[in-house]
Amino acid sequence: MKDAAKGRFLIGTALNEAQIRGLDTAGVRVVREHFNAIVAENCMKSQPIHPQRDRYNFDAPDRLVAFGEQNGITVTGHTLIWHSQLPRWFVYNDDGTLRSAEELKAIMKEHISTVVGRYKGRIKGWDVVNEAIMEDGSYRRSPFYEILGEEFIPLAFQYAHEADPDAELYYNDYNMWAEGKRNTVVRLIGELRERGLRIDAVGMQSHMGMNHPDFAEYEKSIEAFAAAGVKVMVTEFDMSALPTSYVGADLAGGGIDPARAMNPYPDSLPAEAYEAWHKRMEQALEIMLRHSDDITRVTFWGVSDSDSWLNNFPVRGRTDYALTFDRGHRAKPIVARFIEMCREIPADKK
Ligand code: 9MR
Repeated sequence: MKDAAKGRFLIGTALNEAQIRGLDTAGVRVVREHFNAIVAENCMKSQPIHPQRDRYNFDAPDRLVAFGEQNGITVTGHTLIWHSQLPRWFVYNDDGTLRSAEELKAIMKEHISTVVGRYKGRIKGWDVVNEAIMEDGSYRRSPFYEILGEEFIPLAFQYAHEADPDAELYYNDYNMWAEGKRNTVVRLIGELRERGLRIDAVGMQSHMGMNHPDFAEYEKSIEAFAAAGVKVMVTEFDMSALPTSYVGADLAGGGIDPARAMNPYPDSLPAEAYEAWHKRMEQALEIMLRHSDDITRVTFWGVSDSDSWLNNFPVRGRTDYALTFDRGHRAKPIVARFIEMCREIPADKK
């Protein structure tokens, strides 16, 4: 995939602990063959990397960065400021009250300069802030927001830039096709730029499913971010093949087993369901290829189907089929199709 996409965008994947430690040898083989960008699925988030105020865990992140360098693979950092996988001490005092603005600023600065500084010159770019804006365009009421208001975002970008002036800096979020979120992100880009702060790209996570997003809205967001003057990255691409919800009343009346309704293909994906998934993947990839003047990286959120977080979301213990390599690490037909599409589809020239 990476060779087919050369000159268009990087093809990335997220590495889990077993891949970072080289234990998943089949997975690592697929990474080397098909991908030229990697990101940590978990180990660089604030909870795992900075569990206590005076303790950092750099073992897995160090290995990830070294693996990238040894294999000529671009490394992205994920993520500096995020309300989830955030250790309590970061934003709360020992007595459970929120930290003061001054204290949170000092903690953010120390965290960002330590983590970004450690990999200075070795990580191409950072997801500086993750998931701070809601679909309706309002700011998420996270502890960062409660304490610092909107100001926590420019501060995070400033600290990251000070720590590695050459690193690219990204704002990353999900459901970026939602109009309200799109508009606020466009405004945010403008505000950062007005203050002379660096922002290189917007990351559209792109967790998709059989009924979402509406591709026309998705494409509008790519265009809006590009028009706002930044690059676009598809940062966490996957396509769930399973239903996202079921109607409780129908289940009660119809005697349907809810576990079965949410996990309809525990053994294998029927051909028909694969065809429908393949078609939606083709549509999504077609849009990305057509916009490859603006899109600089397309990263899948995991290597093979068995690695995907979607096996545990929105309910635990499902069998999903969201990625391009199956549970036996075999490339699905969408991989060959993508390689063909790279030849067939010209980028829209601006
Ligand atoms: O894939 C990640 C999973 O292993 C973690 O348990 C989860 C914790 O919140 O985070 C998952 O990755 C998320 C990413 O960091 C940010 N966007 C949404 C991703 C899927 O939840």
